[in-house]
Amino acid sequence: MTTPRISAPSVEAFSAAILRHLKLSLGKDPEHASLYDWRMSLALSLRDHVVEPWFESTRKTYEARGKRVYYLSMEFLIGRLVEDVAVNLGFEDIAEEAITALGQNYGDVVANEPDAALGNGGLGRLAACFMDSLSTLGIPAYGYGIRYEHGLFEQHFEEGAQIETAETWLSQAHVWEFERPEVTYPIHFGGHVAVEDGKTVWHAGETVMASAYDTPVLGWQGRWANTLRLWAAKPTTNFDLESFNRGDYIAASAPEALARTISRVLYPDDTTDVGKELRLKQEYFFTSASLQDLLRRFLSEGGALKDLPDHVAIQLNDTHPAIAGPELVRLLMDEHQFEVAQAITTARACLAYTNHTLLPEALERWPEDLFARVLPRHYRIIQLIEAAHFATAGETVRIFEHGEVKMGELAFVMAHHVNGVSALHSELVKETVFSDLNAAYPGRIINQTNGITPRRWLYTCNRPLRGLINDTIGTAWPDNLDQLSGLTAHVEDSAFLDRFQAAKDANKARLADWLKARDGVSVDPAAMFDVQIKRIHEYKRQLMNLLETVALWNDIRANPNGAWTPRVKLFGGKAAPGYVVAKEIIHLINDAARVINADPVTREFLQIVYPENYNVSMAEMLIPAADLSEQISTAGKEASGTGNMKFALNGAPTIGTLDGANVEIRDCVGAENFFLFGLTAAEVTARRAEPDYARTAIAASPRLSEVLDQIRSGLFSGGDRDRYVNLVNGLYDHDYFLVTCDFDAYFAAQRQVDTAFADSRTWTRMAALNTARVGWFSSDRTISGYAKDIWQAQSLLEQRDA
Ligand code: 26Q
Repeated sequence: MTTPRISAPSVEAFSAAILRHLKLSLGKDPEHASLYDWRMSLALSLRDHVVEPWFESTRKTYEARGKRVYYLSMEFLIGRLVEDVAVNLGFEDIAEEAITALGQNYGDVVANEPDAALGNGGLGRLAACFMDSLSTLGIPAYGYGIRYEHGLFEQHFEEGAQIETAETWLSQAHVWEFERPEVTYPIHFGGHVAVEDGKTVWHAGETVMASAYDTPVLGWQGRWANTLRLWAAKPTTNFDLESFNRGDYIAASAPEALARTISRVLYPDDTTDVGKELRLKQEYFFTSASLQDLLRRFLSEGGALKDLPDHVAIQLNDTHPAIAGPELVRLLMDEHQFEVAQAITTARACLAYTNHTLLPEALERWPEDLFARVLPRHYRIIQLIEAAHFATAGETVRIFEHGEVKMGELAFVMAHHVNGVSALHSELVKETVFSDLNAAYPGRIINQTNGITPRRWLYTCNRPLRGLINDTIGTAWPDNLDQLSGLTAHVEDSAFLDRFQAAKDANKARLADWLKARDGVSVDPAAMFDVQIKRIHEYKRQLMNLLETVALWNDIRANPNGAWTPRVKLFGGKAAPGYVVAKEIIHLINDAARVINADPVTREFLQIVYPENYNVSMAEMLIPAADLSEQISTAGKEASGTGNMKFALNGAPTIGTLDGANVEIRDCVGAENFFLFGLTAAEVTARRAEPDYARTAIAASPRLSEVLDQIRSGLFSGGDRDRYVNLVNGLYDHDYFLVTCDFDAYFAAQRQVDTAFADSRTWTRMAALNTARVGWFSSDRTISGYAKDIWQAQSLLEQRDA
């Protein structure tokens, strides 16, 4: 048994603490307190218990003088923290009892917290899971990112179309962070480079300050806490009094205006929005601040810079912080008198790069002229880096090409390891985008299959299943997830399966209540909950799911007395505001929902539900309630996926393609517990080479043809034949993601799902085997892999109890 490190207060003492914060921190008495006041008081009372373990971890980190991990990421998609901290402290019951004793509803208090949505999707959520695991494993680490004033936009539907409004999480105090006004660094942009006394000098055009805000990240059972340090941009001088006195009021506030825009808003695209100057400035802003910070820490502890790689492991979460290579070289050369070659070698020995995508449009590139204008010194340093790369590897792969700076190539050349995020993806990285670089630097590319934190994605979000697992295999599994395999022995035990199904039913009932209360939507908890939640993207093929739904509707209408398996098709997800096709898909799903849900003939069998504003908290509600997990991307396009792991862990079998981590999930759960369909990555490539593959596939599928004709006819758009003409024509003319080619196989696989679901005992067994067999996808396993293969970093926890 692992013993909790934190001594828990009594419920009475904790209630008293909440009341003390209510009075002294919020200035309220209980009679006048709002839900917000109670939530803040609860959060502050929990926070009081985080500070000691945080200090202790920091002290041990300094004493050990070992390797520290620096995780650089433009995005940290955190979600809520109150429950997370309560759970990790082991205070969950105490917190709930105290709040209840004070006359409040614990669920409502917890739900009052806004999501910290400083990320778009998979990459940002992965960073948050990694921070959780780094703390749970006791690996000294800092997360570095940007403290966006506005996180990911809020999504609304107007007449079924997506509308975006600004997200404003910081309009309320964020209790989990500590401002560090004394920790600031200047960040320079623009200007010119000159050689003075044989030394290269960068005369910057403008400067902003990066100012630190620290959030403790508490691990499981409070045994360790690392720091997430987010940077906010501040003006160097608040106000230019000289200009003001001259009467130039606009010029007087110019420095302030530039600074405030840099950390104002998260870019809402999850593929590259090419060439936006502000985006480049954001990237350099947080990367430079982070490197200055870690160098200052290293030097203040008496380190010699030549030994930097023995103490510092810097992980680049995609190319967004790829400027770290040239920036570290710049700091070593310009501020610490390193020779070029030595600076490049030292920097590379510190840096590693994770690739998250093969989509060509998502590989970052900057126009050279823009780059040279914003970062003139780095432009020259990248020329030096490219020359050094040519000298070792030849000139097959360039960093500068077609008037652009290619950040993937830069990150690769400046990293000692490059990793993909699933077995299939890492192989494709070697074979496609980086094949020449792989040949030039053999062994540099490795795989680290993604993972998820079981503390948030099972223990906290799925209390009914948690209880069953605790009763069945004990309580040591949350930080040793392989132990879930112990459930396998129980899948023939009908009492166990009854409880497994009861847990699922409880989660479905909870979701039904939530949908009713929030959106006034009624769903039948006895129906199959078939869920696809993720960013809206053509390659993720929400459109194929919708087309299958319409085809099923047609079949039910043709045979209303058939033995149909009732289904609720749940969709969730946002489209980038500028992504026209993705927004058309959202509109079509909502339009089809309106028509299909109103059909009295099919109503008892089929319903479409698309709750607006999908976020981390909504995922925590939907995933435990899902019966079926939709992972249907075009093979070769989804680097890994992590939602796929969350569903399987919570007992929802997958219908999916051989893409990303689906492949490894299927290997773990067994082919008989996974609904596979569709072309493989190799077949996709071959099919695209065939002329008219889409028209051929449509012509061969009467079902698909009918559905496309219905959409085109205006059936779902109130007679408007224009609304979906682009979407439908797109499938005929350039179905790049092969929706048409996989449609029939997908439809057939769904009918297998229908049959399997109708046999409820067998289905529950399949669901339980999914939970039992996916322990490997814990992010603790992933982080242990990075620590061993990339960082050479050690845990500072005393040997954990067996
Ligand atoms: C880049 C430049 C300019 C503007 C935006 C961007 C940008 C922002 C976010 C590009 C990409 C992203 C996010 C990518 C992402 O989330 N990728 C996902 O990463 C997951 C974690 O590895 C994988 O599981 C998913 O398969 C992958 O799609």
